[in-house]
Amino acid sequence: MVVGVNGVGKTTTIGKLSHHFKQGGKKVILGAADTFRAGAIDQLQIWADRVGVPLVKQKMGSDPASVAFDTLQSAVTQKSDLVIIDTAGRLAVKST
Ligand SMILES: Nc1nc2c(ncn2[C@@H]2O[C@H](COP(=O)(O)OP(=O)(O)O)[C@@H](O)[C@H]2O)c(=O)[nH]1
Ligand SMILES: [Mg+2]
Repeated sequence: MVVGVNGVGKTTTIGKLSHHFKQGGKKVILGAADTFRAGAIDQLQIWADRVGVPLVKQKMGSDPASVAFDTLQSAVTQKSDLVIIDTAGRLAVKST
């Protein structure tokens, strides 16, 4: 699971890590658990397409824990070697 402050490079690094591990013969699966920021899921989808690895995603605004759970279930079913989960780097607890 990749965590860090907003804009620190989590999603980009996931793209790089996916490429690295895929080149090394590992079966990688990604989970789009940044369901908070606009465009975050599409951004990760672009990386998944570039690298050629599957991505598990739900709608924007959905429960990130549920995305992580789905991703792990898919990983078990598909016998993946590595699961990388993108996160929003913040709690979606806006009260305004
Ligand atoms: N120069 C540089 N920019 C980077 C690097 N990694 C990410 N970025 C840029 O930093 C910005 C935020 O990256 P992103 O992966 O979306 O961060 P996230 O919010 O943590 O997921 C984007 O404009 C990226 O292109 C890096 O290693 N070097
Ligand atoms: Mg991101």
